[in-house]
Amino acid sequence: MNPTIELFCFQGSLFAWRVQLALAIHNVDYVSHYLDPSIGEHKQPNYLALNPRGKVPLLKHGELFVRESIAILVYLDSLYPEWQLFGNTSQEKAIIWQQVCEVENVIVPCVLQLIPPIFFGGLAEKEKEVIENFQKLKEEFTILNDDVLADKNWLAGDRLSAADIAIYPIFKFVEKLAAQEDVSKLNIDILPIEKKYPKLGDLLQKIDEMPNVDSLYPPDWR
Ligand SMILES: N[C@@H](CCC(=O)N[C@@H](CS)C(=O)NCC(=O)O)C(=O)O
Repeated sequence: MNPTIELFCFQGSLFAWRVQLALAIHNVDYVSHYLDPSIGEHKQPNYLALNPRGKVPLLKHGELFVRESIAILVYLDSLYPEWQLFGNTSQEKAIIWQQVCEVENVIVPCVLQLIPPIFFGGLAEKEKEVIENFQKLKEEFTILNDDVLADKNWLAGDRLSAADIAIYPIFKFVEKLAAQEDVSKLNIDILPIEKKYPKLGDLLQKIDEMPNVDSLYPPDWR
């Protein structure tokens, strides 16, 4: 019998959300272990023994532990080849990985730099950097909307792939960041994403409407 899939995560973790999305869309049963970062559960010895960096997500499948959200998606995709999240042909694989790498190397760093000043104080001192990071995100969203999605409805082809799953929680988080009261005073002009970037909006809506996806939205973000 196949062992149960177990996922260590936080409520509202962008990276764990990717794995949760893939499992939810494909209706896979699994066991969630929610850690509470506010009391440092992810830095306790029992968790560090499983993941020495004390980060989520972490997937357990039998004796195997996999960390890094994209590596977990690769593992799940090989466990469930019918998902085809990473493509079939050489061309599909190249385009999907190109898009995933751009999300990780260009978009995610901008988003991570926005977190400390917006959520942990110091926005006034870091205003210039915050505006620059949002500007960079807007440029990236424009490329995705006008170029990448110009002739297709999904980021890497004509069906859902790891590229779409990798970026979905990032958009949700950018919406949350930009809507913070102090940030809205900076006239960032990135919201509403579905109006400013309609093709991206359509993509998000298609994922929003997939089975079980709504239940993954962090309850305290609503
Ligand atoms: N590149 C990693 C990033 C994982 C990550 O940074 N997770 C955050 C939660 S969203 C975390 O565990 N932060 C706790 C910490 O770094 O102490 C992935 O894709 O899984």
